[in-house]
Amino acid sequence: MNGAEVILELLRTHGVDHIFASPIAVMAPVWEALARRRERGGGETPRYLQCRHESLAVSLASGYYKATGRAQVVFLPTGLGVLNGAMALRTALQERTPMTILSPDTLTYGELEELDPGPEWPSLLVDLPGPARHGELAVKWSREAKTPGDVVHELRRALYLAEAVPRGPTLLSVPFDLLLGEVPYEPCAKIEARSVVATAQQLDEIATLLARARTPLIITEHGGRTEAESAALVGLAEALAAPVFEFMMPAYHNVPRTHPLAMPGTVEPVLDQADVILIAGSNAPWHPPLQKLQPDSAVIHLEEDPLRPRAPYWGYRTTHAVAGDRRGNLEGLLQRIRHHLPSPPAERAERWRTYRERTLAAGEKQAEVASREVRDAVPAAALFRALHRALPESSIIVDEIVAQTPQMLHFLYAEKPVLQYRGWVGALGTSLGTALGAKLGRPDHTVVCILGDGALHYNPVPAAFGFAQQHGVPILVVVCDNRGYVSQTWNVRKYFADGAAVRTGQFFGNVISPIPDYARLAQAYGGEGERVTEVAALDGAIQRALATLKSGRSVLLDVFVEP
Ligand SMILES: Cc1ncc(C[n+]2csc(CCOP(=O)(O)OP(=O)(O)O)c2C)c(N)n1
Ligand SMILES: [Mg+2]
Repeated sequence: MNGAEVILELLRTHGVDHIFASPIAVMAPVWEALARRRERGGGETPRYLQCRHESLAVSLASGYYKATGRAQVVFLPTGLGVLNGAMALRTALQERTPMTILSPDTLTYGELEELDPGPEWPSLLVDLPGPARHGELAVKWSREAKTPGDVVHELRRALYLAEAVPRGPTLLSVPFDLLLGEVPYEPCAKIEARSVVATAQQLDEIATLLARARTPLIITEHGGRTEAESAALVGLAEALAAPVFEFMMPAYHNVPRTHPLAMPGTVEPVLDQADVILIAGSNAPWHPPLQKLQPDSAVIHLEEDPLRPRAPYWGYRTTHAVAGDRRGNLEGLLQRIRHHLPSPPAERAERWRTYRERTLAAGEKQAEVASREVRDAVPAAALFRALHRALPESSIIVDEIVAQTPQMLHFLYAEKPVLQYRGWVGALGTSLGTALGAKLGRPDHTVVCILGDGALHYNPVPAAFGFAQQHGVPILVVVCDNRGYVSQTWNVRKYFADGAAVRTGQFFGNVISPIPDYARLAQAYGGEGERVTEVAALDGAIQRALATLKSGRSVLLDVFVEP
């Protein structure tokens, strides 16, 4: 078998469902192997899905993992493809999303007649660092296969290391020479990345600490990634009668936001009341980092990799680090705490229930006041209420919004257990691919991508709608169109409250003008699009959109919204 055939066979036997690929001509051996496989009628696993942009390919793998827990493979062409996908890879690294990148490259440049990658290589394609080094800064592990004997070993390492804790993207550069040439292969089973957890002794110590706390508090950003982790978090909250606060932009619907111990808003107002804080999966638990805490409070960082080794900063007080698989460690703590505290302190639960109701009422009031000011647009609260009414309980939301986040958290998750995957990590441009990946992973669910008008511009929009059309993956895209980059005025208002920008309304950093007709973007790829500028038109537009989704086509709703 040549290298391409070996790779396909190894991916098949290692449980990979999809190859998300941005093409380059040296992938010819891969395409020939795929065509031969189809000709033989030998099954189509892994499915090869062509992508029209590298960041789309990476985001697809990310969304698919979020929806299924299954790590996938992405082909990114040599250094230039890795650079084009690097921002989405950085996102996967930040959120510990496993995937393996294979980057076709070359070892020779036309010196050998029988092995010429093409005249574009020495001149146009290659860069000094090569894909493995280009990728190094944005992935967890990066390597180049150099000899035929490398291919199987290095690919198995790449697949294993992506899923081993801390999870993350890995990259293997595979030259044309190895794709085309004979590669040794012996069938072999996948090396499973089994969960690694804290010792029983440490879990005993932490459980005792939490059980004895007077005011324990749980903070999370991504701790409820899976159903099991979410159940363990809820279990801990109930066993301790402790509130769960989410990061201001949660990565998942970590605990049902209807739960009496799921607190609305962020943790800062009550942080100084806590004597024991459990940070259960969060890249930055509060802000600013030097917030006042009780002087002798314990702060436990429970994370795959506590204190974030790949981040430039971890200035949060930390007294205990619980490393390893979050699910295993959360479940281990829960079991022990139930033993220590057979009946949770009822008075404590009651106190937090009151806090919750008060905060929700304040949010309601704030939204009502804000809504009264809105002219010629839809108040954000009304948009999320309408979506909440119309969407099935099993819907998946992928979000990439800024100004409307608090209203989204308040109104979109008010009663239904809708799933949520954050579609970005600081870097705009990954939500459409994440949404498409989620839909691919869970085809029976309604998937809604909610993104800002600014965010839309950073996404590979043609490639995303093209993917939806080509592969039959329909999603609903809701653009929160506040006609600009509203968040980019905030620091101007903060630092120059009486300045020229505020006086004249010339903010420079917020401008999208003229306002494009976004609805047509979906239409160009066989979908539907509609603009909504008033509350009265919202329900009808959402109903039409859901009907179009059922027919297998994507929809873009361009909703004029405030803020
Ligand atoms: C790739 C990338 N470039 C620039 C930024 C800086 N940035 C953060 S939010 C934002 C504007 C987003 O606009 P929009 O999605 O309309 O949200 P709004 O500010 O209007 O709420 C920009 C440019 C970023 N986060 N990522
Ligand atoms: Mg905007």
